[in-house]
Amino acid sequence: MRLTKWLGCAAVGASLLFASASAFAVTIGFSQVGDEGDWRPAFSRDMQEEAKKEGIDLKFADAQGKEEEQLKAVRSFIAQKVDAIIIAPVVVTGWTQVLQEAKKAGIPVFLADRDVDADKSLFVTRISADFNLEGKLAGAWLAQASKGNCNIAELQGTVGSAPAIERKKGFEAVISLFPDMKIIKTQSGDFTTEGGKKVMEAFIKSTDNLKGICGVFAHNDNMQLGAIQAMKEAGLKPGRDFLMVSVDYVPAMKEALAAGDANASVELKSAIGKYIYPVVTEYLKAKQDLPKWVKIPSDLHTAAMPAN
Ligand code: GYE
Repeated sequence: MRLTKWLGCAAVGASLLFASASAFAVTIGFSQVGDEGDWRPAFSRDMQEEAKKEGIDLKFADAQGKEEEQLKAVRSFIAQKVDAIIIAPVVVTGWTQVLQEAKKAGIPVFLADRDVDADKSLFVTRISADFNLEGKLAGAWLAQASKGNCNIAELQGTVGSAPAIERKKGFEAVISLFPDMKIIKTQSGDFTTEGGKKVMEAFIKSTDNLKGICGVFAHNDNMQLGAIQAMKEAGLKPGRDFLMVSVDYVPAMKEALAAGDANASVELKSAIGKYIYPVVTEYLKAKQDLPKWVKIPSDLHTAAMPAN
C-alpha cells in the first residue's frame, strides 16, 4: 500500500517534471539572408551552435539573398506553428504583409542583424549592432588618416539593405565635416568578394588607375578583399598608396591588415546567438514589451595603420 502510494507520488512528480521541461522547449524559425561573404556564414554557424547548447529546436532557412525566399520561409514557419520567428531581412522594404500574418497567427517576430521599414508594432524587437556608428567610425578613421583630405571610392553593400543604408549615412555624416573629403565613385558590390572586385575593376578603368583617389571605403570586408585583388592585378598598392577601410573584421581581413594590404576594419561580432536567444526565450516566458532595439555591444575598433 505504502509502496503504491509512493509510486503514485513519483509518477505525479515525474509528470510535473516533464510538463515543466516541455513548457521550456522552444521551436524557433530563423530566416537567414544567405551565405554571402565570411561574416554571414560565421553568424549562421553560431546561431545553430547556440541553439543546440540552449536546447532550442531551430528551423533554419537560407534565403540565398532573395527576399521572396524569406517570405516563403516565414510563411512556412507560421504554418508549422513555431513558438517564435527570427528574421535577418535582406532588404528593409516589403515586410508589412507577412509580419501582419505572423501577428494574426499569434507568433512573435524578432529581427536579428538587419532592419525593416515596417511598423514597429509588427515585431517584438530588433537585436543588432549599430551600423550607423560603424559608418561613422570608418569615416572618422579615414578623416584622421588622411588629415581630412581624401577623394574616396565607396563600395556599397546590397542595395536597400539596412547596413548599406546606415553605414553610408554614418560615413557621410562624418566626412561632411571635412570640406576636402568627397566620395567621387560609388557603386554596390552586393557585399561579396566578386562584387567588390568587379566594381573596383570598373573604377580603375574609369579613373585611369584610380588617379586622384586616396581611399576606399567598403561596406564590408569581403568587397574590400575583392577590391584589393583588383587593385593588385592592376599593379596598384592598396594599404600603402591607398587608405583602405571597411567593416566586419573577418579573419581574411585580419590577414590583409597584417600584410599591409588594408589599413582598418571596424569589427562586427558574428557570435551573437548568445545575445539573441535569451531575448526571445525571456519574451516567450514573460510576454513583456521590450524596447524596439536591443543593441549588441560590438567591440568596435579599427586596426592601427602599419608604420610606413
Ligand atoms: O556586414 C556583411 C553581411 O548585415 C551587418 O551583412 C550585416 C552585413 C555584414 O553580408 O558582411
